[in-house]
Amino acid sequence: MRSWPTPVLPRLPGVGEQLRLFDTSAGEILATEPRDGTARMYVCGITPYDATHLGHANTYVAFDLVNRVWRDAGLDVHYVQNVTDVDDPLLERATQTGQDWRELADREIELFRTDMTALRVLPPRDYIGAVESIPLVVELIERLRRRGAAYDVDGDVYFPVHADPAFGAVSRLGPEPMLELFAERGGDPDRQGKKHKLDCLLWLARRPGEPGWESPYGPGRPGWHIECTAISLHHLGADVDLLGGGSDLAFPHHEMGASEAHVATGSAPAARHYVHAGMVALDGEKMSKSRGNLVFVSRLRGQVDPMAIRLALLAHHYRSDWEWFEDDLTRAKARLARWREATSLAQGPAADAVLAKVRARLADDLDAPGALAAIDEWADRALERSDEGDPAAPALVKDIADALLGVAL
Ligand code: 5CA
Ligand code: ZN
Repeated sequence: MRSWPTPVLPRLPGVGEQLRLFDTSAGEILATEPRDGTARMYVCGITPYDATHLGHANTYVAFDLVNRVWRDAGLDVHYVQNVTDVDDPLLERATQTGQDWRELADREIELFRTDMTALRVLPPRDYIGAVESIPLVVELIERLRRRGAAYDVDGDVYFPVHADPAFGAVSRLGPEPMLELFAERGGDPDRQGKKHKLDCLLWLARRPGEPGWESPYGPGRPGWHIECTAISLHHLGADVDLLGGGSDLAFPHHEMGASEAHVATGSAPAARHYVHAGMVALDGEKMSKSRGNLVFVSRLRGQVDPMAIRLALLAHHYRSDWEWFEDDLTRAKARLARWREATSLAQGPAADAVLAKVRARLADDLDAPGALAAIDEWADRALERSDEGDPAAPALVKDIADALLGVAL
């Protein structure tokens, strides 16, 4: 699937620090240690049945910082993202609104590309749809079957999660919360014929009126988790450096995917780091397409500079859950105006320390608010004493904001 255009990245003097990130499965901050000069990152993409909201944008901007910090540290980044372009919510929405599901998906994917481009999110090298990956999914289910880790329930195919002795290692949840979240997030704990309530779907036989693709188990479509497992294994190999998404994906999605990968490849872990961004809420509840409490990036873009939207997101630490208020945007617009004013001066205070500070803050589990504060402080000083300083400083600060924070001034 076509990705979106890459913005030009300014080169900064020197080299950035090694990135440390909070790892969900370890429960602590760990250093990332990509091998052979290449960092491999898989981030779960959208299910394209509605426009990109600020929650999605927050998650993709968080992993965009990872991408930027790694590049600044001299690494090549192989970034892969999927699009869940066939799944229950997409088909349901298409039926409700009388649209063709493919047209709905194509339209929302295109809008997502435009939103990501406006927010200056670096594109994945491989942007991969679920539908185009069906042969990979079938191949992976076959591998699981050969290992005795797939069984039939009335024509559908299930994965016995306990085929993986490490099941539970990603989210570290106990059986009760697992069951609750599984039911809440697309699972079917009470389906008759399953061997264990948590076993997850690998292949869903075609239902009347729904699309289906040929497979050794008859026509049908992939289960959700196996889609991401197949795409990440094929495009990045086992043992990727980072597997990420919003915190609502830690269980069941990433847990199930990790177990499928462990059993299929015989090697663990599936990813060296599991990283999750916090949830953005509106009106007291998580922003979600199914609840409809949404602020769309495409709507805001029509009202304000997208760089103010990006700054509003960066003002929150990526791991915190937070609620969106109109004020977030007001503050971000003021900050953007101040930074633009300061970087358009003929000189400013020396900016080497700003570069070091921004690098240090971001390398420390992506402390974007700390990085913004470093630039705020420089801008305040530049505007106070606008008649003296280093003539190269404003341009350097502009490059720092652009290369490391993705904010074009
Ligand atoms: N297609 C699947 C992943 S394979 C999916 O979860 N799609 S999604 O459209 O529902 O979400 C896309 C990404 O946005 C996921 O990483 C999800 O965790 C994240 N996300 C969804 N809602 C929010 C929210 N309110 N705040 C922050 N991130 C969110
Ligand atoms: Zn996924």
